[in-house]
Amino acid sequence: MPGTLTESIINDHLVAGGMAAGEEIAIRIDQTLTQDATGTMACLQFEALGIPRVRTELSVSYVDHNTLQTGFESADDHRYLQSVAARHGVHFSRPGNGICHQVHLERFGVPGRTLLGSDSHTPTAGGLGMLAIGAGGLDVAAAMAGEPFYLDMPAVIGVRLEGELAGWASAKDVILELLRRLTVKGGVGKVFEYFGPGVATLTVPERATITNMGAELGATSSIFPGDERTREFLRAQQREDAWTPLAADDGAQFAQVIEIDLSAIEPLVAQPHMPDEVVPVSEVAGLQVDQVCIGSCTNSSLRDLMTVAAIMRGHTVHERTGLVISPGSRQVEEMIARNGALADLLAAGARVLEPACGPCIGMGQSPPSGGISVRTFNRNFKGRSGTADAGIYLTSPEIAALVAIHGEFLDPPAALQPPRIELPDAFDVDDGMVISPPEDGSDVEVIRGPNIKPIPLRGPLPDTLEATVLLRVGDNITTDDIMPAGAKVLPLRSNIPAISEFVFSGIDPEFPARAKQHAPGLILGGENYGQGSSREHAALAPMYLGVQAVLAESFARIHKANLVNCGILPLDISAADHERLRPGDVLRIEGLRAAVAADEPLTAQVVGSGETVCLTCDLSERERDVALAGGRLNHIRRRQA
Ligand code: MIC
Ligand code: SF4
Repeated sequence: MPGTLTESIINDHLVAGGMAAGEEIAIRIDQTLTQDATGTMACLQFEALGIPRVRTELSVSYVDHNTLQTGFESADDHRYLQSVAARHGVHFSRPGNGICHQVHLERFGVPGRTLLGSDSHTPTAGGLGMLAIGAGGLDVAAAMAGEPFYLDMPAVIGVRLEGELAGWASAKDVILELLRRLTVKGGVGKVFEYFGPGVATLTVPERATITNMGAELGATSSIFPGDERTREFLRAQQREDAWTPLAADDGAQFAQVIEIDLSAIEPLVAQPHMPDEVVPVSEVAGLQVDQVCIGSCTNSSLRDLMTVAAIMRGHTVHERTGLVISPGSRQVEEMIARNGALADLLAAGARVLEPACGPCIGMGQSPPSGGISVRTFNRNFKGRSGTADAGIYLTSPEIAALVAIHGEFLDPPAALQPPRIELPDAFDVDDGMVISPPEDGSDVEVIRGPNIKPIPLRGPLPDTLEATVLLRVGDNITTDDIMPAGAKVLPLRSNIPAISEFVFSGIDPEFPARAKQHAPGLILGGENYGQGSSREHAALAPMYLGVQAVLAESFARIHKANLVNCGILPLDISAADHERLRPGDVLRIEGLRAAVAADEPLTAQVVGSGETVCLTCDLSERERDVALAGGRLNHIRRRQA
């Protein structure tokens, strides 16, 4: 039967399961990617598995998130990551070499292969025709150890592109348009596969902007075919041999087809505080802006920065606005330095940072109180910038550059066309900042700093649970809400006891103390609970605080897997029961183990009221086993024993 590209890659990598949408399958992972904010945990977990050398075709460890180094913690983590990479056969991309997704696209991604990354924006490599998926650190550690990756077979949605972008419309607007139509939960359980005549009009970096932000739809992944444009990009990166032509078979059946006419796309902007609050830029014209940030794994390619430099050339940043630029990689930074675009940006008054995540994850450059910041990034969750009451707008590099000049949003001038940047025939290729592992790393000493604490483990699931509702939250709670990032908290990623003091700190600063006092505890969530980042800390830290289960109307994919892996039970609750329960209510569930094992609904008694609540545990057989064992590390160890 003719298949989609996604199905054909899955089929080539299938280890277990039937490929019916929604059913659990297991696939072989060819490459892994980790970054420093999730990577120390992933490497500690990999070490705990006791495998001497990674069993993938390629594993790369990047340092890009925790690069502020305001104390010894992050520097110690970098040293640990470098040494553990050398010991176990992992390539190490040094701090300063760039953002994992941008560097992976440039230097390592291979069309038709699978990539699992401990970062939600791993699907960026889908711009090259890879099946690239974000996951929690433990799932990536397991993949490094040669274990397959388990996921629900996604429904493959075809996005048919027609026409060509025109005027001020940019690749960013394509994905903002999808977010406008589908919302931040519209992609859960789906892969977005792009096809049609419009595909050939987009370069690989433009495609990568689109696949990157498929994460904001909640999608499992997003993918473009591997065509002549892919080949050109790989050739320019001196990697043409990695190319293979890839496309859906003629007559492939998509679960649904979404049509996008690129020529009808207009410049868009996502308003505070969600990436799906999308309106045309013209609707916010006149809004004064304090800061413009250009960068992040969404929009920091050579094409993006050259575009911004060309628009800024000869102008000075408006006096009310600051302009901050973080290039996506050292390759991008070096090339704009050599071709003069960097000089144009500096002359315009830009503040240029090192190639790293930087302001995207609140590592510096927080806007002023109540400030308006316009960013080419992918997430504008409340407080993520480091300023609780700032309003973050997400837009394209083209629009961001115009805002930097004018100090406010404006209807892009129709008379003036934005520059169209041609990609070079050859990028400057220099992998000097990637350290390849030695053939035999068994003598390498792994260096651990005092901030690196052992991973806490949970015991097996109890049979009777009496637990207190600690917090009730609404829909679309992000993992940034659960486990905030930023300059103060991120350096504690290797230290669960310390970082757990910040759980829910933006919503309820008393949460950690209350959780410890009332353990075991429950969290009551709405729809799409745990959307956004892949950070396992949003499960590990609540687990450390004694949270036993999360009761939610629905869950985001990666977070749900992380909860199970960490020994927290994700339970589905109806909207009516979510409404009815209150913080402080105590729920008692008997026969929990038997019900989870048999995949039966659970009845919880509300202690003291005589009321009951019906809960379901929607897990695969394998996940139920993991849940009973109290988490995936326990589960793997038990199997190994
Ligand atoms: C993010 O964009 O939120 C992050 C930081 O890259 C996370 C990973 C993390 O929390 O370390 C992600 O997207 O998965
Ligand atoms: Fe880094 Fe931001 Fe991309 Fe996350 S979204 S990987 S923090 S640049």
